[in-house]
Amino acid sequence: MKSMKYPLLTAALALTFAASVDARQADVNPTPQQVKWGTAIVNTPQGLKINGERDADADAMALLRRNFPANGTTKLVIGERGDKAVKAYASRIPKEAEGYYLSVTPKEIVIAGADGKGTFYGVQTLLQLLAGAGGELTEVEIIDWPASHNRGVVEGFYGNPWSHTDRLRQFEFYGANKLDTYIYGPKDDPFHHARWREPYPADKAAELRELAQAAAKNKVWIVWAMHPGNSIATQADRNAAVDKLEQMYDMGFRSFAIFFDDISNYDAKLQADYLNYLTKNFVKKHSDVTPLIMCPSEYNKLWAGKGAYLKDLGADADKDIRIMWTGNSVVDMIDVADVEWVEPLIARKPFIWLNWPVNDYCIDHLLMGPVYGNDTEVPTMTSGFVLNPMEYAEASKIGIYNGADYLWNPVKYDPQQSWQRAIAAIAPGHEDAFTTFCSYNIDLGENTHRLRRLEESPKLKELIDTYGGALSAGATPEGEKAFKDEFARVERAADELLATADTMPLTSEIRPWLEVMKLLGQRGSKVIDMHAALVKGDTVAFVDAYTAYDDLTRRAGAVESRNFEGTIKSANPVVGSLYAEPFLRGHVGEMTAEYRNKYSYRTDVFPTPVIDNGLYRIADTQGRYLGNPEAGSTGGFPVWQTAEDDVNPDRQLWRIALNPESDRFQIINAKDRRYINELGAFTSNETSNPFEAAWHTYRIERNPDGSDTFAIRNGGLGGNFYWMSDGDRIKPRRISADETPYIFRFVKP
Ligand code: LOG
Repeated sequence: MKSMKYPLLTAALALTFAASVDARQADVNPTPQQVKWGTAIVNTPQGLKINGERDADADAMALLRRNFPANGTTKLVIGERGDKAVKAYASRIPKEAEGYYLSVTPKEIVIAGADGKGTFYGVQTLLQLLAGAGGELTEVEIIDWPASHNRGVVEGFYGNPWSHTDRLRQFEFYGANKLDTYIYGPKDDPFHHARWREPYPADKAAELRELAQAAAKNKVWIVWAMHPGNSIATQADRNAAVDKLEQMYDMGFRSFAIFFDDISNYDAKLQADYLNYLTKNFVKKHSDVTPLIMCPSEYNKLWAGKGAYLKDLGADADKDIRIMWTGNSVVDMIDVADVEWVEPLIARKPFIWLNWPVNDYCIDHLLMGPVYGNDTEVPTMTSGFVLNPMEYAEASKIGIYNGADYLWNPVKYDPQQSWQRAIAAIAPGHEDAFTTFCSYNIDLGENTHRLRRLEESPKLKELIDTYGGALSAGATPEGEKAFKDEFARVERAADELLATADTMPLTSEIRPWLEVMKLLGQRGSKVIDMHAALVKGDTVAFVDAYTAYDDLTRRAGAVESRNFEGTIKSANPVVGSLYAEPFLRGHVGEMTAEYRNKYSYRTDVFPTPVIDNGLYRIADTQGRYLGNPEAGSTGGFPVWQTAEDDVNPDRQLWRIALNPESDRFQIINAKDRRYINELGAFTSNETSNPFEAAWHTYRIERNPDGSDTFAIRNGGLGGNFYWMSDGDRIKPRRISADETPYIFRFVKP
């Protein structure tokens, strides 16, 4: 363990100490193009004897020097194509830009880059190999290069911008994972957007200066973006823009972007004219400023319609300006067709802005799942590709790590395997606990962009599938134990990670989610206790378990993230929303209902639902019944009927039940099981409009005047209109202040 002196190697030892011999064939991210393992074991160098230092890339050398002692006996040859030191290896160096040749043998280490960046990446690979090998590395030869260029991150979300420390840590992470692009554009930095005209105050300017330097050290191309909205037409606007860009130039920035996303009343020709003006009067005035990047106002196909705006922009904007694109919609993974659609319109390859793992539109969820769904060919069809992350910088590293892997080597990219490696790299020493955390934080929940990720909590899902999702779950002692074990595992994982939260940036950042996860494990355990008590008929134990569950649930509901004064967005973290929460809530609802039917001991502790689950006739206040006269057909709508349906009473009966996924009611006809949709109609066909809790469940609200009348209201993605009568139909709509929505009665048959 002599290598304990060097921090990087120390962390690595902890990680792989117990691992098998195969671990010596250490993982590298991104996955290299060609790897050839030998058989000899190479001991961790205790110091280097370097040949080529003078000519080799300075950032690569600095990185090497930061990680190894100055003098030693391990021979290392380093340099770029054309350097004397690596001349003997010239034929092995890949021709692709940013590529490198690396060989590690007991005799020597060779790092030969296709260019300076390649050499830097060669050093990064060496460091990863050594870190993952636990002191004993198998000899290896790697020839590697990226499939695409300009791979990185756009800090482009709404919410609290990353801190300076967040960004410095990100850049090291990008360097290590061979990402080379960072675009600065946090919507809520006033000097980027709302007050773009104003210069940065001195302290912020100093930080940004340092940021530009830190980026360079990590071979990260840093781009500062400005969002001037629609203030682009007048000469004064343009002078102010040039002034601001000049200030940023003085702070060390050499690349710039202009964002026009999320504004209305925009004009493609005016935007192009503005960009061309800035190109002429700023970009080209400097020999070292690169062509602009721009984000269009219609940055996805859904908003672009037939593309007239994009066509104008593509035709008029200087041909070197790169144009960003989020794909088919705002939040969408990118396929070949997306790129092929937009490229001819904008007359250039798009620069992809991938809205993942950004969570500014679903802030209660952390998006910790793998990146998947982007076509293999896409990275080579674009002029750049950046991911928009969460305001939680450390937690975003899972998605960013995956992105780095995908963009470097899309053909070999394996989302699940890359995800598992990401977890090990980001939480070394806590792989199991962090895997549990990530697996319970995958789905986004209902959201405006309708992206879902269903691979959540696979272990719990498997138990639900095995033992049944409803009351039967855990009906056997074996089932109860299986659930208990899983919830205990969740709690332990949370405890393990919480214990690091004072010292580890990642766990300190996600602490509120860890707290909620701990409570989730505890609540789960109580739910199983309730079940066992109900089976035994032990009312005291049941009420105790329920009371404890209820208390834990309240505590989970009170947890907040980023609730400091002046915060831009704060969140109420949710964990396990896809399977765990519905499982718990559904069970508690059903078990307390069953308990209430059977026992009277302390039933006052349970909340009374607006209405109990069951079969009802839905009547209006004039005594009409809602019926389904065309039962069995497709389409159509339920109608108000003045007479009772004595031919087929089921057609006037509705099964109303709390849907555990949404915590709202589903209303399904007893005769043909069709449901009323958010438009007050029946689904036209099961495949085009299948039942989805997000759309097809409803709030039922009791009239506060104490009468037995109710309102029914859309929820989730179905909006929040009230169900109102319109002739013999139901039409959900907004209501005016003098209307009452309490027009329904629920009558037990
Ligand atoms: C914004 C972005 C935001 C993201 C996700 C773009 C180009 N612009 O709808 O700042 O983080 O969606 O909410 C956006 O994506 N607008």
